[in-house]
Parts: sequence; C-alpha cells; structure tokens
Amino acid sequence: MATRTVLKYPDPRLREIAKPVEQVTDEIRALVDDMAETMYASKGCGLAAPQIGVSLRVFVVDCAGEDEPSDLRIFINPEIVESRGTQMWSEGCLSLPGVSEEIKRAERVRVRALDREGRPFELEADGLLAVAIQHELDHLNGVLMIDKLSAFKRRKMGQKLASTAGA
Ligand code: GNR
Ligand code: NI
Repeated sequence: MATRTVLKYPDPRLREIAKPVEQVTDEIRALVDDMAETMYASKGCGLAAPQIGVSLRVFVVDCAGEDEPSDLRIFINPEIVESRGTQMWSEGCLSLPGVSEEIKRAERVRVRALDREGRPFELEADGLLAVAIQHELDHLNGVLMIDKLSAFKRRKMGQKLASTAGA
C-alpha cells in the first residue's frame, strides 16, 4: 500500500468524467487500498479516485467518529437509485484546502455499487454518510462542492480560490 498525492483545485483532472470499472481485479483492489491509506493519512472522511488522478468510478468513505472503530466503505461503479428529503451540512474537500461551506444535499440516499470483491450491494444512508456519498459521487462526474454554492457565495469563493491557487 502507498499514499498518493491528492490533486488540488484547479487541476483539470478533477473535472473529468470518470469511467466505469470493467472488472474488479487485484489492480483495482490495490487502487482501493491506496485510496483508503491516502484518505486516512489526509484525515478525510472520503476520497474519490479522480482526486488521486485515476479516472475510474471508485470511491472510499469512512464516516466513523474519532472514538469509534473505523468503518471503511468501498464503492465501485456507484449509482444513487433513490434519494429523499434535503439537509444542509458544512462540507470540506481535500482538493479545496481551507474551504468549508454549507451545501444542500439529499437527506437519505439509496446507493447501489460493487464491493472490493466485485459483488453488487445496496446501502441506505442518511446524515454524514449520505452527504459523503453524494460528495464523492460528484467527484466521479467532475463536480466539486463549490459548484453547488449560490452565485453570491461562489463569487466570494472564486476570489479566495484565485488568491490561494497554486500556493
Ligand atoms: O474530508 C472530507 N470531509 C467532508 C465533510 C463533509 C462532507 C463531505 C466531506 S468529504 C471530504 C473529503 C473529500 O474531499 N472527499 O472527496
Ligand atoms: Ni472532495
């Protein structure tokens, strides 16, 4: 296992639409292991493959609290099959260091994906886990949390990001 470098905004690779995984091989499992290691090393609660420059539909999430046992969840070729309600959560993103903003998301989602063995599973999530799943799925489609801000907030954010990009 190895930690990988997390790409930062405005890296154009964060804007690509990631491709489906054709088969869950040992190579994909090695990618997943590196992603988990990178997420834990970065103290994030999720990480999507495009954030380490791999344009595949894979993400990992661990929303366990600091004093709880780890709860690593792996999603390959994920799809949200049902979503309900709305919630606001203050989100951060490892690719947007220093940015923390309230974003509107679905309150509950039902997601279908493949696990580390390539077996299909479905999961119903709410709270932070539902938020993280939606945040990571956006990364697979080249969407960043700043795209979800109101025009007013985005204008303020654009100035801040322009002044720190490349720093
Ligand atoms: O570490 C992260 N924290 C977080 C907090 C609220 C909502 C979403 C997230 S995901 C983020 C890690 C990250 O950038 N994943 O893509
Ligand atoms: Ni992110």
